[in-house]
Amino acid sequence: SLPIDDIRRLSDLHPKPQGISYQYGTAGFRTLGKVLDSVLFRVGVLAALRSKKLDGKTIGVMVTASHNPEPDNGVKLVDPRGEMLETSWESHATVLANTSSTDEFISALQDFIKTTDIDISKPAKVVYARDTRPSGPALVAALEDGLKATGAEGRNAGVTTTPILHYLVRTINTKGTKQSYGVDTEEGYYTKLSSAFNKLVGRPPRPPLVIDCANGVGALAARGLSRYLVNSLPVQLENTAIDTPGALNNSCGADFVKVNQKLPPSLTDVLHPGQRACSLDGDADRLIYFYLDERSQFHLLDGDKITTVVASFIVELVKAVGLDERLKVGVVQTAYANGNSTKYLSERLPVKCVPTGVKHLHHAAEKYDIGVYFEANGHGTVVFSQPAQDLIFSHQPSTPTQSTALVHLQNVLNVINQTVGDALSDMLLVEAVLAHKSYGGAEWDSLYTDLPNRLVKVVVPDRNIFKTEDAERRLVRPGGLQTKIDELVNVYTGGRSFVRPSGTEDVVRVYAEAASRPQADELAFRVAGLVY
Ligand code: NG1
Ligand code: ZN
Repeated sequence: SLPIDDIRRLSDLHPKPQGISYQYGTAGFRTLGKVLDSVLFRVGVLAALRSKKLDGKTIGVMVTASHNPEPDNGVKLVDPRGEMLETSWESHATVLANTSSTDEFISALQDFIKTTDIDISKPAKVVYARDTRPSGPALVAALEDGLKATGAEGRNAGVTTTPILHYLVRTINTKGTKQSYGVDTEEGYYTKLSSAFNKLVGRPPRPPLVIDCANGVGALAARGLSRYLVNSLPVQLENTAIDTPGALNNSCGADFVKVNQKLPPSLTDVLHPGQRACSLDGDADRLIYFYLDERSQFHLLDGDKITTVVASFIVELVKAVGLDERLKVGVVQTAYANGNSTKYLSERLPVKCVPTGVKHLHHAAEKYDIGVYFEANGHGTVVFSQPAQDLIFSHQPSTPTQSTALVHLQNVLNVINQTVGDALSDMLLVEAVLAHKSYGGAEWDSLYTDLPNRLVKVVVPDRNIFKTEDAERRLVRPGGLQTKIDELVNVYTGGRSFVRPSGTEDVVRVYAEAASRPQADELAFRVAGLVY
């Protein structure tokens, strides 16, 4: 049975603050780092139970608040295949996090163990990591108390990126099996990705790539990876000040570049016209590219541009191998995808639109043989069904051309971190595609022209009154608001706008597109005016 005394003693060290209610949302628990102590303890206990429920398989715990400001922090659980926590457990996590005392917590745990039918005698294994936030070490200590309280075996993966933690979970759980995903160390991750990349892109090295590391953990991982890329992809790491207080995600990083649609000021004197650059976010699971043209004008290459170039390349490879009848490639987007990207892609491939949140994208992508998904903000990956993978590794090509294309496809598969969006893996994938197509930023950018767009946040008294339908493209509540939005949108040529409550922040987001920049801005602000 449960070691109640240990749980009680340790839980008392991590009391829940009064008057705060926590929610396991699309990105796990996420709020100010200083109010997360009790949550981390309880997540430790929950991770152990999740592991027991899954017969001792290793569960992952990542402590990060991604692209959010440095004082924020968060925590999310990773399931054994390296994927996000099963949805039904999100609400259990929320219930446990909100119990107001140790007694309540223990009785909720006992209920939960009974209703979920967890065999407490099973072993529990948890691997955990954190990003570079100053609040991280104390939160990890609270998590470790939760593991200790339940007698779980913990493995501290230290300071690393979210995607590396996902990779570790998958490799640990597939070790020694036919589904082995690689070696379960950071070095194993670098080796796996770089060796696939180096086979795709050999000498001579690519022109150097500037990487904006957001002053976060991506700096460490990019440095680790770069040691294996000296002959294929020289990189210039920028914004690597992981120890400077306040620097994380501050005027740099993928979210800054995407939202502001401009260069991080720190790169003004760094980037040359024509040179490619990319930004990672604070936990290195988002990737945004950009370049300056000859007139030093900034051009954004966001998640939609990544989808386009990656999906087209995979389609071409599959065709060159002669497997286009057997491997169907499809794309998944959200309502935030630029209208022109959707238009371009839909003319060539099946495209599905789903609600915001990686779990929706990931699951929809899994319905294709090869599913490409990226959020416009640069979070995404490619997933291959098991039969597709088996076919790609067992197929017998009948011509030398087919054979070359097949080896490329195998290496594309190996360079991709299928568990979750991964900025560094995605970066290698993009670089490989650009190399194969002999594209620079400008050629890539020219596939389609982004419609001018604007994303704004509106702080409202209660975002929960906003309810959406049609993959979040229309509001059903508050009643009448959608009609007013429609009336406004109709005034703008090529206009599109939608409103939805954020799943990670206490705000409502307003997105607008129109034929010109001033019109997109005006539409966004007028719709925001309706919401406020
Ligand atoms: P919310 O806060 O629900 O809009 C944001 C991003 C999502 C996703 C999650 C998780 C936008 C508009 N929204 O969600 O795409 O990345 O964070 O980090 O970019
Ligand atoms: Zn992130």
